[in-house]
Amino acid sequence: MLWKLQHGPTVLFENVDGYDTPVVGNLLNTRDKLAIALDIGPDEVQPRVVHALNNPIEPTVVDEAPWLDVQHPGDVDLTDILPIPVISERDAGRYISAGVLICKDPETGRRNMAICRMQVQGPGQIGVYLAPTHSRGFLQTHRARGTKMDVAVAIGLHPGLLVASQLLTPLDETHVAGGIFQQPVPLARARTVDVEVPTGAEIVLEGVIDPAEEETEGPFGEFPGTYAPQRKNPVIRLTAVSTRERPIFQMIVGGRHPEHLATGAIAREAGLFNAIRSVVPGVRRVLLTEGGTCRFHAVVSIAKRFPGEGRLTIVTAFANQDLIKHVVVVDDDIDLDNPTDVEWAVATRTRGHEDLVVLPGMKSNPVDPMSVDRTITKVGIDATLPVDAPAEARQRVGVPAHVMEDITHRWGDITGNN
Ligand SMILES: Cc1cc2nc3c(=O)[nH]c(=O)nc-3n(C[C@H](O)[C@H](O)[C@H](O)COP(=O)(O)O)c2cc1C
Ligand SMILES: [Mn+2]
Repeated sequence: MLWKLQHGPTVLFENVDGYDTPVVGNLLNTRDKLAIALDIGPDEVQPRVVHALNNPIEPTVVDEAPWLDVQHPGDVDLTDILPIPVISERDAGRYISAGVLICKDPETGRRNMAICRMQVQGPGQIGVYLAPTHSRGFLQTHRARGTKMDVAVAIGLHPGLLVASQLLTPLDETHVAGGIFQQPVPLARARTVDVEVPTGAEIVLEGVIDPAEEETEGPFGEFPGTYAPQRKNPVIRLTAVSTRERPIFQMIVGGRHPEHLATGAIAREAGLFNAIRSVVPGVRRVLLTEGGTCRFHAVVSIAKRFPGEGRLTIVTAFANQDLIKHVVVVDDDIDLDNPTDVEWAVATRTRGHEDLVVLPGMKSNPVDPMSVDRTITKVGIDATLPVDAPAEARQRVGVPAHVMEDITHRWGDITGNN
């Protein structure tokens, strides 16, 4: 049903066969739903997340949280108490898909949040995929030190926290979440591990990852719209499971479903905007398109002030996110939400031998199905006009504005539809 609804309404499934716990999905399958959750306008979402990145607010740690109300042992069979679904056709089993993994850098104590797919492998055992970013880096430090990593998994968090977890930032994402909410996020200490978890969570799993232990995990339907293959991946050994009195289990449909795409896109767009703005002050907007799975393709509009800013935007985007492989840069008179307008800019404002940037051998992310030896060729199209282009080059063909206004005003009379 969530697949069929795509960008449609959020659904609370209250009658899940065999379970008392309801399931919620499509909470964040459009960018606008974050605006609703934060009580701001849709156009304020990107500026708010950019502002939060530059103005993080430290969380508070409190003693009480509703998720501490019902306590189970770590070896409880999760499939007995939680309606954890099999999501896509070829998935290896039941997957927790909206769980935020929280852990700390053993060197600095810095906290980190990341949504990770988690396969239920048996009572007390969960397989987890960690892309080569922060959490994986922390685990490597533990390996070098011969220690194990404490982790907590929070399920059922506010969409603002899910978005913060997606930021590619060296900051503690709970601080950036504070910036998104414009108030500190309250955290409570986990029962059995040295990790703090937002008090708003519905369900919290606690456990330990031994860097020396790996188990077969996958396949799993991933955001490129293809299955991540079966591989050896880390294992969480659970030490405690806690829930609210009547928790709700959140899921995010995997694959190219809009919720998987939008949840990652909001943060990535804001981070990319921030990076580009530091070198191209005239950047207007950044969009990661759905056709590009909200990861691989970026379109950026800029008010170009100097020659070369289009190309600078392209290489900045490549450098900002390993997944970004195709970038189109347009002038600020182009509507990014209208793919025909973007294509028109490519059609009428580029000369291939001058406006293409082709960079082979760039570091890629292993989830890119075309990545070879973890590298990929990145291609950018600079579809901006030259800074010194004549004014006519920007003028769109059309009738004078007053004529259009007059016709619009009299449209009912002209067509007989009033
Ligand atoms: C629905 C969803 C599922 C995701 N699954 C994974 C995953 O299994 N493993 C992973 O490393 N990242 C996954 N991600 C992406 C990370 O959560 C994201 O890149 C995050 O910023 C990584 O955080 P870190 O750089 O702080 O480690 C997923 C994102 C979403 C929205
Ligand atoms: Mn991080």
